[in-house]
Amino acid sequence: MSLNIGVIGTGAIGQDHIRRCTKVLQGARVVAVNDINADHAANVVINQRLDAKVYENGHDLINAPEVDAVLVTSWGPSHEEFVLSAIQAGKPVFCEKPLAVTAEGCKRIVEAEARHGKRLVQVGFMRPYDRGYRALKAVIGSGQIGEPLMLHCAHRNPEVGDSYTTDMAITDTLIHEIDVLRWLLDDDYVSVQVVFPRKTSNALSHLKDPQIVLFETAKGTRIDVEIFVNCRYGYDIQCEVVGETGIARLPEPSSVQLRSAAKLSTEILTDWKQRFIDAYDVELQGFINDVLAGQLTGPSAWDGYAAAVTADACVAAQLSGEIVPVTLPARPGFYGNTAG
Ligand code: NAD
Ligand code: NAI
Ligand code: ISE
Repeated sequence: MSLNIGVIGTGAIGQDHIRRCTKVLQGARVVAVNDINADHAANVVINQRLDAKVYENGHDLINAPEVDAVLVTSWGPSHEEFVLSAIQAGKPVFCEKPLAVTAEGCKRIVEAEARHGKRLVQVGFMRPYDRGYRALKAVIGSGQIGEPLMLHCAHRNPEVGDSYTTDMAITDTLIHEIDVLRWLLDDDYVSVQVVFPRKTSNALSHLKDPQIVLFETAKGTRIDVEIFVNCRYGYDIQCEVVGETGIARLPEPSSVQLRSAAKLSTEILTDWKQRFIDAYDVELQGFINDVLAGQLTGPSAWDGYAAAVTADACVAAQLSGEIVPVTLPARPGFYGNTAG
């Protein structure tokens, strides 16, 4: 059986997920697309030679009889209404991060899903599917470096567009670390502080870049994450775990070692689409398989909510400069009984 997918938002990641569903993954085809910019939607049908209907409105796409499941890849502030609409229609929905731009918005989604009585939402947190992070988690779990004491992380993009604002360093960029580090450590955040180093001359006047986010977890682990979205040199994700008896680092993406012109070098990626390309494939294939099997198991609306609660505290910490508590409500039984 093939799953008929409707895609709302045919920008960078929408096009990439459509390519993935059409050319890489098994068991699904894209039958409907929508974008607030009608040309984007029409172009993706032509460029990717889709047999798909273009809808003028995302809600009409969700309610279309030929659509079995929905991918929400429009920009963040529109996610909540489309996810709520999919839940209302009783259709499974894969929503790119952030699930909603506020914790309140995520809570409305969690409540609607609970009222429906069965999981319908998967959030596009792909890093727990990445082979490197999974290997790092296995090393921590094996006890080889003892208990994790400190993490030193970095999330660097070469550049960002004019519409990228200081709070988006949290809600759009750090949100990946917020999600994956909680999963990596099997721990929760209890407080956060944000400090601003000297500003790069490559950032626009409205944007504070770089930023350093300092977390403390319930187990007492300290985490520092550098967010630097105009670093120019590449797309670079770093994670180093300092344990009681050793240090474990996230593996670099594999690349040919080059000896040339009196230098030994390896390439650094520049495009986020390439850095986690396998993880995106695995997460979306997982969604398709789970929908066909009738039970979602990937990152849940609760994971989206937990990330948003943390992000809200980080944004408050950006504004105040103070140490801000992170308080997560207890996880409802509906989302399983594991911690967090
Ligand atoms: P983009 O600007 O390239 O594309 C967004 C598209 O959505 C645009 O074509 C826009 O016209 C359309 N759109 C906006 N509002 C809409 C609405 N109300 N209805 C229908 N279409 C609408 O952005 P992008 O880089 O593709 O990012 C889209 C989403 O994916 C964001 O939430 C972003 O955070 C997320 N994202 C996730 C990852 C990841 O690593 N998981 C990577 C990139 C982007
Ligand atoms: P697990 O059931 O052992 O749980 C891992 C822990 O992390 C749980 O406490 C859970 O609450 C938490 N968690 C899961 N997703 C999270 C998220 N997005 N944010 C924060 N915390 C999260 O799960 P396992 O096997 O370690 O899998 C982790 C992720 O990887 C899941 O999303 C799972 O669906 C996915 N996965 C994918 C596979 C694949 O090849 N498609 C294989 C195995 C797991
Ligand atoms: C983008 O939306 C992503 O999700 C990328 O993974 C991240 O690196 C980038 O900073 C975001 O803008």
